[in-house]
Amino acid sequence: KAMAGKTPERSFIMVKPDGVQRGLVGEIVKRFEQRGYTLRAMKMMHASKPHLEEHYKDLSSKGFFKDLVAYMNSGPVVAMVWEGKDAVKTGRKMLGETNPLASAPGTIRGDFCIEVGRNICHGSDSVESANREISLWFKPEEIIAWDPCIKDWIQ
Ligand code: FUP
Repeated sequence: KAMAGKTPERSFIMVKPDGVQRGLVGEIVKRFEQRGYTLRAMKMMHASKPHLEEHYKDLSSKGFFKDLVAYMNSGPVVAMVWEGKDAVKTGRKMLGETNPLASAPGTIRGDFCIEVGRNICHGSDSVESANREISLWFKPEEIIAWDPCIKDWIQ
């Protein structure tokens, strides 16, 4: 099989508080499931400001940083690990652009939002960030090594 011997790529995908409030958790999960990615971990949590500051530490000098952390702390999020071929880059394509107005229809942001400060979902921007984010949000034992053998047609 094509994936034999390789560790499949993983991305950290998160439904942000506005996505949860608007009832879009199922819609976002559905798109990753239907595309053929494998769900490895998922939890709902109300993340603390220090945790969110760590998650977004690369943006700490930005003018919008304080508002971003307050928004992300305004309600629960749903944190997930999705695994499969090219999960990071393809996951970003499925999400759309950071600015929803620049996101093509058919993408998650392009279909469901219009505000950069309320863009409903997060996806890792590189394999390195994915690994950092996955270990920030999940303990190793929370990542489940089940075998989705039904997906032999993909991998
Ligand atoms: P992304 O990788 O798409 O999440 O984008 P960034 O890491 O650049 O930004 C993280 C979050 O900061 C975005 F999802 C929304 C917020 N943001 C703003 O509020 N204003 C901006 O001008 C840019 C980003």
